[in-house]
Amino acid sequence: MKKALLTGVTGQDGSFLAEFLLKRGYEVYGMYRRTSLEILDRLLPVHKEIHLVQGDMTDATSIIRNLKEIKPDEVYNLAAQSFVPASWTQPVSTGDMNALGVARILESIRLLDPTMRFYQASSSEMFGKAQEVPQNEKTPFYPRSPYGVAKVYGYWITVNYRESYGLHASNGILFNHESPRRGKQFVTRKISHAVAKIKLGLLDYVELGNLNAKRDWGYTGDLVEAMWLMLQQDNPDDYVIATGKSRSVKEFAEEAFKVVGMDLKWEDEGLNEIGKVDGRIAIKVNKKFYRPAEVDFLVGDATKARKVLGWKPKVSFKELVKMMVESDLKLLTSNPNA
Ligand code: NAP
Ligand code: F7E
Repeated sequence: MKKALLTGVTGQDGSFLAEFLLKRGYEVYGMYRRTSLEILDRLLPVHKEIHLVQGDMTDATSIIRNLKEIKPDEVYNLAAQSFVPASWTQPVSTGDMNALGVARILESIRLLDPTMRFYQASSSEMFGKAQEVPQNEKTPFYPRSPYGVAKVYGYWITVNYRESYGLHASNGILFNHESPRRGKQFVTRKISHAVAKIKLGLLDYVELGNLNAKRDWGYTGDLVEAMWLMLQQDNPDDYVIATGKSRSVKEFAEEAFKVVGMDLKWEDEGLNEIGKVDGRIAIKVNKKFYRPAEVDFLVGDATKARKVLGWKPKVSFKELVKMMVESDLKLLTSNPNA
């Protein structure tokens, strides 16, 4: 039986990947950091089937101990400070976790057992102010946040350990991926949750930032398969994983309101736009959600992943939005404070 160690197991991707690997017969170990609340909600479906071990990306000794004791065949590094706005308020700790954390794992693997295979959760945020459209594995990086800058380090240290020491280390350059388990701060889940609340009469309106930002939004359940496929190849490599279609925040909101049978209309109000349903304000723009530097438009070209890994996305944008809104409706119907 193959053993996998996942960092960031309590996060959105960690929970999906843990389920995916269990279904393929893996013994799954999930590393999580100690918090005062110990919230493991996302792991509820599988927490009895996986082994939870404590560790922190900033603490090399905890990484070494886990690798030494578990002896995994595959290591998936999903742990990160993943919320882009927080990287401006905590630039140094974001770099410690998202950049140096990757070096800590790679160096531990090299010293303990260089045959362990390694996956790094790289990000389309590395393309930032995109230098070409669509973005592929050869597109130059131009990160626009301390988060993106730290991920560029994580990407290159992974390439470097592969080239310097022959490690089986791969980067998945994943574009935005969403699900009902997405954190509520991220724009898709913020919208699906707000739309469900508005439908149930629990909220009047939601405040958003830049409505015109465009992202290539995929379904997390589809994208975790690509992570696994990368580690099953004879040779390690780097792959863009994306749907190839980009939508604006506005389009996401329109589609979300459609799911609950509401028609969202935009109106200009001075400098800002507002969104109305049935003549009532449902969306307002608040500049506090704008970022010091924005990533305006991302769309990925996953041709290499399709050709080499045989990977392609299955869930469409419409299906994704429907899944998220319906899940939040169900959640809030059973618990209006959720
Ligand atoms: P997420 O839901 O925010 O999960 C992040 C995970 O990292 C959580 O389990 C978190 O633990 C853990 N973590 C944070 N700091 C840590 C530390 N110092 N030590 C140990 N664990 C720590 O993010 P996600 O959406 O699952 O994303 C997974 C990975 O993919 C991240 O590296 C992210 O940057 C990258 N990525 C995500 C996307 C996307 O669209 N989702 C796209 C490209 C790349 P707590 O529960 O304790 O906070
Ligand atoms: O923002 C705009 C915002 O926070 C998307 C992470 O998983 O994907 C994620 O990063 C866009 C931005 O995700 C609000 O300005 C408007 O342009 O959902 P987000 P993100 O920054 O793209 C990448 C690939 C990662 O790697 C990251 O870890 O939406 N936007 N209004 C808003 N964003 C938020 N959060 N809240 C708003 O009210």
